Amino acid sequence: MALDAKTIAGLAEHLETCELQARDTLKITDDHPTMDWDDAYAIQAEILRRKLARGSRLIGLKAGLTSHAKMKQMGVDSPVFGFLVDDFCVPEGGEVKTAELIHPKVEPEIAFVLKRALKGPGCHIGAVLAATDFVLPGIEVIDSRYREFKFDLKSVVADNTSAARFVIGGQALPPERVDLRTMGVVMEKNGQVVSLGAGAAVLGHPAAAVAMLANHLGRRGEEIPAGTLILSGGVTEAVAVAAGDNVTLRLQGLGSVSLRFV
Ligand code: OOG
Ligand code: MG
Repeated sequence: MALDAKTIAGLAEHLETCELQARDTLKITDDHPTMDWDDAYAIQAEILRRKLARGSRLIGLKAGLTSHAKMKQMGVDSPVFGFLVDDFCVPEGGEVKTAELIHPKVEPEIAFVLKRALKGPGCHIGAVLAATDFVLPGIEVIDSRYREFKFDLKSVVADNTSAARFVIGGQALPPERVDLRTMGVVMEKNGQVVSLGAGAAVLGHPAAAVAMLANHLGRRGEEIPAGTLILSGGVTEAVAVAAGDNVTLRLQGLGSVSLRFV
């Protein structure tokens, strides 16, 4: 760790205040160039602690930057992990208030819900599939707190990987009922197709993103608990949205899920 506890708490407060007030900021590594990975995850953990203290509930985890399309779009080269609390969850077909966000974008994701805990190191896609209760479509709304979405990996980890809102829905199926690699992904905005892909765009197999998350937590002596919802990462580039937009994600064999921006 390069930063002291007071600095970490201060940066967490700063980033969370930006989130809650829909204000942007410059990436925090500009002022803290020596910040390391442990600092970045410690700032994220402090943001979670602040939310839990205010009554939020931890309901899931997310992997981000797990597809080449996303890594290229953001100019970075490795996945990152974040948390999901109940405040982020939008009901199927529900509304997202753009006034509460800075510059929202949507991404098509394959969501997993576990029936058993997963613990790394050594977690692989077989272990993930065996521990998965069902998979279903999910749209993540990301909203980096950094000006113009300009960040480096440590800054985005501290900012809880741009997590803001998400919706899950459609048809939930056990993983053996679908082929997660060849699964077609179609996202529409206002009836127009805005992104197309297949599950394999996520690290060759979306379950690999969940295995990476388990291995990442395993290095910290943590596990993914049974019942956890996991967003495995945007299959394609994220698409900017504004008030009035209607977004639908169709995953082959898993139906569709949508949300509206007001
Ligand atoms: C970081 C979050 C990326 C994903 O699915 O790749 C993410 C960002 O692009 O702002 O959630
Ligand atoms: Mg995402």
